Amino acid sequence: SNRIAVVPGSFDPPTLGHLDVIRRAAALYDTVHVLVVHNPDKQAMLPIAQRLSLLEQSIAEDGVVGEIVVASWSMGLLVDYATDVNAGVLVKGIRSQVDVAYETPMAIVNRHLAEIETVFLLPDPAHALVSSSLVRQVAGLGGDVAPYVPGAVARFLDTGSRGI
Ligand code: COD
Repeated sequence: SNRIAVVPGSFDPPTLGHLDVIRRAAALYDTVHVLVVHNPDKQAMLPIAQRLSLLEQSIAEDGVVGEIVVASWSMGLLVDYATDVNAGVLVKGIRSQVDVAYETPMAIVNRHLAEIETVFLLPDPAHALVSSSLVRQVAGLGGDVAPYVPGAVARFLDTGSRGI
């Protein structure tokens, strides 16, 4: 079951950093579930359905090779989804020590809960400073987010900001 991985996130919106992690996970595992998880700690910009659509378009346009499933989860523990789809691994992207500190306790709890391992992947340093919150801020102030997000996301945010 370790050939099936889940890449969870808020993906609000998907960024080039997310895509980098998805691409690396797809190269390591037979099946990758990209899972949009509702994070109650964060004020959302995009509805879940919009994030799913942007992820699907971004993954298709990027030409990620492998079996990718895009899904959402708001029914409880992340590990319950992983167990349901027979995944043995959660994949998280690590930008800095801040991410390590945030992810480590969750990884230990998830292992206790369901014997699911967490694998940390390092992104291309070119994307290491990109975050969804940065993109939300730049987009909200009318700036160009194209350097930080997949084309599908840039087109969507650009169109949205002009009110079309
Ligand atoms: N480079 C590399 N990795 C990146 C980048 C980047 N530029 N940007 C983001 N990432 C990584 C993040 O570190 C994270 O691993 C992933 O991509 C998703 O990022 P976000 O910002 O979209 O998502 P988050 O940080 O809001 O995470 C939401 C989760 C749902 C994944 C998280 O809250 C979680 O695991 N919750 C568990 C819920 C649960 O079951 N709790 C009980 C036991 S812990």
